[in-house]
Amino acid sequence: MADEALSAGAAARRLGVAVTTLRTWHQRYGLGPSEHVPGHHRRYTPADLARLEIMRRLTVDGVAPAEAARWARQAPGTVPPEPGARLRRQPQLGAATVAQRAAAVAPRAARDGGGTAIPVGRAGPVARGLARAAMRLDSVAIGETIAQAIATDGVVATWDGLLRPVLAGIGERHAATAALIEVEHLASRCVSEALAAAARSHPTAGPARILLSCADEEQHTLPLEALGAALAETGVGYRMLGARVPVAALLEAVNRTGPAAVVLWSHTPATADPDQLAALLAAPRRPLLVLAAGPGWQADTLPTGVVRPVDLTEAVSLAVAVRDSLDPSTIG
Ligand code: B12
Repeated sequence: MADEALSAGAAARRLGVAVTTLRTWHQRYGLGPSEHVPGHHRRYTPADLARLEIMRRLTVDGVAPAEAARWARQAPGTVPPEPGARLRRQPQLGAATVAQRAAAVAPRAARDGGGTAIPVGRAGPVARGLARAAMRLDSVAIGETIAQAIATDGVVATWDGLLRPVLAGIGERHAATAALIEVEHLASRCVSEALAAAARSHPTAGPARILLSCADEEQHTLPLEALGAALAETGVGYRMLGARVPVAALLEAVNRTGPAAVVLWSHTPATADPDQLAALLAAPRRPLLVLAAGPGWQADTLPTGVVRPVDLTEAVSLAVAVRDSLDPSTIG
């Protein structure tokens, strides 16, 4: 049992709620961790998590927390409430409908990927927790989950293993239902903020040799923001122009700052005009490397000399190689 027990932070991520919410549920409703290892903080067992999952589902469905907690504490297969719990009344039938209670005790797998849930493919429990937090528009839990993942696994692993599956799932669900625009916008904002915070926590001293820019009219910035945060984490200086950069403005930035590499992001064919790349190659201060990044670009339409990284890892490696070739003192 000890191996399966989780800290408060890990339990919150698993459930997709903020740690502060977990603390409140513990203090007010007695839904706390029951496993006690001498000399350590108490940990959440699978039975504790089962109770908390019921609590989460019922509160999402609009059941008052005190009543949701009563149902959570008495659900089959869960442990009895802690001796110190403040609420000890037996559950009474109130606002929770039979359907709500059934949904609360049904195995989670029955809902994932169906209904209004965001599908995350084979991504793990943290991604499912993040997807649930996104569905609840819970920006605190989203931010905490991403920050924790970046601190533990780094930017590249967090982008590939956590953020991409959830973003793709939001896109998939939106394409199928035309809904979830509010989820997409709020989640995008939270991802952006978390990546910016990660980038800020690694200030780079050397020259900003890499220029990151979206193609003209391109609004999808998150993969480029992930690249920026990953570069900062690796100690590579960069400038970020962000969304919707007209080609004249891009050329102006190139001519004023003389970057060694330019990464031009296009997410959809609508913004992937190869003339933008050709203009970069013809610039008076032509960068050593021009990268056409993103699924918008079509390999067979790219001007000769343009490189097309397939993922974040490759884009980071290319940028690091350019930096190292110009600033060898930074190697190692
Ligand atoms: C968030 C989002 C938005 C946000 C963007 C916010 C922001 N700041 O970035 C907003 C709301 C602004 C938005 C707007 C629109 N969006 Co949008 N959006 C998305 C969503 C959900 C995630 C985008 C993302 O960050 N993807 C990153 C990862 C998840 O993408 P990926 O495919 O796994 O990544 C591939 C490559 O990019 C590569 N890769 C991944 N990361 C990296 C990193 C680097 C550095 C490199 C080199 C490669 C790389 O590996 C992957 C495998 O090929 C996608 C869904 C999706 N599947 O992407 C839709 C999606 C991209 N959007 C779509 C559409 C249609 C739009 C709009 C036109 C909607 C509209 N009607 O207004 C506008 C476009 C406006 C414009 N001109 O740019 C479509 C595009 C369809 C298409 N192929 O043309 C998608 C696919 C949704 C869908 N299924 O329909 N969107």
